[in-house]
Amino acid sequence: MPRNHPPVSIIGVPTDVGAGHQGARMGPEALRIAGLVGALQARGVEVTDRGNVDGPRNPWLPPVAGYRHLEEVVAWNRALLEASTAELRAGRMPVVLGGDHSLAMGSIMAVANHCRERGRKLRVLWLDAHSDFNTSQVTPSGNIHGMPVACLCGIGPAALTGLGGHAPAIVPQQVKQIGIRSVDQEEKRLVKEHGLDIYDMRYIDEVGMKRVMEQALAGLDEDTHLHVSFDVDFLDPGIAPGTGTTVPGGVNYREAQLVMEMIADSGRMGSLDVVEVSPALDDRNITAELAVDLVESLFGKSTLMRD
Ligand code: B3U
Ligand code: MN
Ligand code: MN
Repeated sequence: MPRNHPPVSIIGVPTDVGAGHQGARMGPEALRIAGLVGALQARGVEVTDRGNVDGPRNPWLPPVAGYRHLEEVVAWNRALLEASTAELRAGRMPVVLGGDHSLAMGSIMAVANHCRERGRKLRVLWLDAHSDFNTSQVTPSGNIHGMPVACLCGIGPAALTGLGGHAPAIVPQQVKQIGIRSVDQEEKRLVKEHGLDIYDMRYIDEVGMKRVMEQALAGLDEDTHLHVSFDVDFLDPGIAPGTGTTVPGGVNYREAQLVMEMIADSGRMGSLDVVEVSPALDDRNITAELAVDLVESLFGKSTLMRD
């Protein structure tokens, strides 16, 4: 059954200034080459590719005071915040192609402002191997793609937490993290302290993905905007090797499809990030192709009799 989706705007964010490996800046092209636009059009979705936002090149410098490339990360996020805000105001759904996961700050701050202005609720589904809740004091790397959830919750430098004009942009209770299997020692303390809802791999193994998704999606209503932030390292490296920080024991193909189908069935997805695709590490673009396959399911493609 084709669902009624608002028109989609694709926004590429070709940067890896927030990462510890270079390569995610080629992600937007890899996703385009894997046929993202055509796949959505085939679903009956009206799609416009807005091209890429612009920002500074990757200077590839060591961290300073616990942050690598803070100024550059701010610049990319400011550009995305602006681009995404314009699409939301025009009644369109931003589909943001990364790029490293630090861009989720600009993406989600745009959505949070949009919801605040319209009195709508916001829920964030964070599909990832990592919690991305580090701070400059506890980060093992200085890489800002390990910090966006903390920054969105108001924990981080003012240059990032205040980027959207309202800090904190969200509260931890709005975030549901799924697929988590790599959390740093001090980061564990922080996520517990702030009460983040984490469905880690052990929990997924014990209760099954169906129940996990029922819990993560519980309580959504017609006033809720669901933002999906999909880091492809959520997936098991055996099926998605093309990303900079693979972690073994990830979500398999069938579980991933179920996640996307259940999000589609909720009918609440209002915005999406697809991040950390790094084609130079990949095997014939299979990670981008799998990501496109999963995005099709997010937009309602299903097997057998359900179409
Ligand atoms: N937690 C580690 C590793 C990491 C987080 N997010 C990614 N990698 N992609 C860190 O560096 O903060
Ligand atoms: Mn991430
Ligand atoms: Mn990750």
